[in-house]
Amino acid sequence: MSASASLTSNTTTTNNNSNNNNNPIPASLMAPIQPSSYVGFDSITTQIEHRLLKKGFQFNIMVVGHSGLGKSTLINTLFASHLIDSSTGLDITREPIKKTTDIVVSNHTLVEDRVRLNINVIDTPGFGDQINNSKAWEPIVKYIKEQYSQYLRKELTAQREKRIKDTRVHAVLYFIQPNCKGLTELDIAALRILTEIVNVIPVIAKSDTLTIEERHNFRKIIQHEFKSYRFKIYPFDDYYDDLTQEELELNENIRSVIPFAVVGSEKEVDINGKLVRGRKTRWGVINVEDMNQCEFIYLREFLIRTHLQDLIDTTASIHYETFRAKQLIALKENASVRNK
Ligand SMILES: Nc1nc2c(ncn2[C@@H]2O[C@H](COP(=O)(O)OP(=O)(O)OP(=O)(O)O)[C@@H](O)[C@H]2O)c(=O)[nH]1
Ligand SMILES: [Mg+2]
Repeated sequence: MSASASLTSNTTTTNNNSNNNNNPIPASLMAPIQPSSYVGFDSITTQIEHRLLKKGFQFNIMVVGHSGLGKSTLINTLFASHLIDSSTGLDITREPIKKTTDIVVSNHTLVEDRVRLNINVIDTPGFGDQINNSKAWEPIVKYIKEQYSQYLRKELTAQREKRIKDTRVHAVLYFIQPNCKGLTELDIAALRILTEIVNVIPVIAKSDTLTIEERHNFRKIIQHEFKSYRFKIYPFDDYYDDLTQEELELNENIRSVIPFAVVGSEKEVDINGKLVRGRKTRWGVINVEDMNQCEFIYLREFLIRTHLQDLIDTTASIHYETFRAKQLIALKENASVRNK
């Protein structure tokens, strides 16, 4: 925008309504106002950018699924050597991966160029380790709802904090077993509830165990199941009415590769003299970051580059909003019952 930037005045519209058309406003007043000198609001995007950069981004990501599917490994692979545990100062990618037995939250800060990204990684125990697994997802759902509840409580206090610490889960990476058959009963039960309360991004775990053809067919089976169970898998564009053609196409492309077929590795291997994240087997080496071998790179681009802000926004405007409305209605109903 230049010095000749135009302002559409609100006052003009209000006057028009109260005028009852008896006294029509001259056309000259209806035209956009042309500032006679430079006002400077073209810098608004820079101001927003500065504020965002100063504040940094808070992104909370959780991994969920059957046990031993590589959830902890993939989280380490995703943020590669950047993950230094802020509390202990240890590079968690150098630590051996253990079985996850509790919900563990670790905080990390990624700094790239001028952008600071605070990441909370929420690792969860795999399904299938308890004697009765039918409700294995319950502690996970409880954790997600507790974060909404804490946020709501802080929002409702008389003197609320200027910036409420956001611990709400912005994305759940849901790990599907590479069994070539389809979702398990437990997956269906867990996804039914999770997709209602949080952004779910499904991935096919350990996809190095599938041939290209198996991977392709398995993806089709899973996509079909999502449709038939009517799971609301992220990204959903029916909520927005202002998406551009380009954004709609991007989402469509992403939906066609979901669930992403991923491979994780906690080790670096030497490929042609270069150290890369990979898995070495007797048959060869899998380079996790090679797009021809798995879709790990697509997943990382999607999470960190193209959809990070949207994941944060949709959590606030769709999932948290639904929770908030339900809680407030329940509170109101309880109060009216008590007053009767
Ligand atoms: N083939 C293959 N093995 C993998 C992959 N990712 C992880 N693994 C291996 O699978 C085993 C389990 O990995 P974890 O990351 O502990 O799995 P998890 O899902 O966190 O397990 P729980 O915490 O017990 O639920 C480890 O031996 C990993 O090296 C992968 O993409 N392909
Ligand atoms: Mg684990």
